[in-house]
Amino acid sequence: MSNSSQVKGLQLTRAWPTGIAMSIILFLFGFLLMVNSGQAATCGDANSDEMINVGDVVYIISFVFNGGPPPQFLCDGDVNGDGVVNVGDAVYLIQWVFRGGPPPDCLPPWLLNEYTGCKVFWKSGYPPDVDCMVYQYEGGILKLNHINAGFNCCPEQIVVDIQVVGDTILIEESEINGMCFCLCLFDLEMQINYLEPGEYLIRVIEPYLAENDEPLEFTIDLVAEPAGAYCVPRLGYPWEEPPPPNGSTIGYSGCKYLRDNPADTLPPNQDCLFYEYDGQNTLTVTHANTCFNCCILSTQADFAFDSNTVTITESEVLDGGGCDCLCLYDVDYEITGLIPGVYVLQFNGMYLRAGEEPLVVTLDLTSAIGSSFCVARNIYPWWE
Ligand SMILES: [Ca+2]
Ligand SMILES: [Ca+2]
Repeated sequence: MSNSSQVKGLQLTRAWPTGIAMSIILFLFGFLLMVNSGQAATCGDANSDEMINVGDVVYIISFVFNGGPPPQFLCDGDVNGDGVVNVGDAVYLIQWVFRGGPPPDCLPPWLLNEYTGCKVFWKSGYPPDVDCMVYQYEGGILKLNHINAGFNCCPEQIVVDIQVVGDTILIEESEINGMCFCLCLFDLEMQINYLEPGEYLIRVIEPYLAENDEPLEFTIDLVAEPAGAYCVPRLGYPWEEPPPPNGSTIGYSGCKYLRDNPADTLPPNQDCLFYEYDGQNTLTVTHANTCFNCCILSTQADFAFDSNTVTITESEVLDGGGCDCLCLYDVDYEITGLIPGVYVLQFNGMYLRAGEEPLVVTLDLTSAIGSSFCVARNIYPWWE
C-alpha cells in the first residue's frame, strides 16, 4: 500500500478490546459469522458500531487527517476498495450516505496480488533450494509472500484458494494449463484482508511436492511476532536443478548373425531402435542390429547432449587386432536426466557407408511411451 506511513503503528492495542467486544456480541447473538467475522457485513463500518453512517465518515477523516485510531480492520475503512484508506474513502462514504452513491465496496477476504517467475536466481535473495513464506501483519491485513513456489514453467494462470477456518489458514496453490515440459519457481504475493490478531497455523498445499517432502506448514503469533519468515529446505526438482543428462551402455549381445541367435526375430536387413521412456527422466534404448567387428572385447559409446538433440557415437574395442568380418549386435543404452520434451535421437554407427540413410529419429517424450523405429539396410553385414 502506498500509505504505509499511515498504516505503520496501527498497533493492536485497540484491536484487541474491539475484537473481544465483537466476540461477546457474536456470542450473545448466537453462532453466526464465527469465521471471517468482519468482511462484507462490516465494510464501511470504520468505527465498529455496527452501523454505517456519518459517524464512519468522521472516523475515517479523523484517522486520515488527525491521527485518530484506525479501523479495527483497515480494509473496512477502504470503502472504495483501492487498497488505501484516505480522503477518497470519506468522500465515497458521504456520497453513499447522503447522495445515493454506490454502496461501500471493500476488498474481498483475500487476494492473490501478483506472481513472478520463472525466477532467475542469481538476482534473487533466496537460493533455489528453500521454500519460504514471508509474512507481515498490520491493520488486520496479513501479507504473505510465498518465495520459491514450484509450478509449471509456463502456466496459463496461477491460482490460489485461501480459507480461514478457526485458527487455521489453508492456502491451496494450483495452476491452470501448465504448458511447458518443465517446472520452475515463482514468488506469489497474496494477502488476507480481515484477520483477527492471534495465533494461526498456516498450511500451504503445493502442487509439485514429492511424496516425502516436508509441507510448508508453521504457526505464527501475529501479536508477539507480526512479521517473519518460515522456510523449509527442498532438494527435489524444481527446487534444485535437475541433474544434467547422462548416458551409459547397460549391455550388449554377442555377434548375432555369425553365431546362433534363434531368439532374435528381427531380420538382418533392419537397423532399429526400440525405446521406452518413463515419462519422468529416463530413456532406455536398444539399438538392434548395429554393426561392429566380429571380434570385439566390448562396445563403447559417447553421448553428446546439445539442446534437444542426443547424439550417440558408437565405437568398439577390438579383441587383438579383430577379425576380418563384420556382424550385427544389439546394444542397450540408458539415458537419465532427460526431462519430458521432444528430442532428436541420432546414432553415429561405425560402419555405415557414405550415402546410407543415417539412423535419426525425432522422439515425442512428453509422456511415458514405448515404441520402435527402423531403417532398412542393404549392405553387408545387414544384408544377407
Ligand atoms: Ca459505524
Ligand atoms: Ca480507499
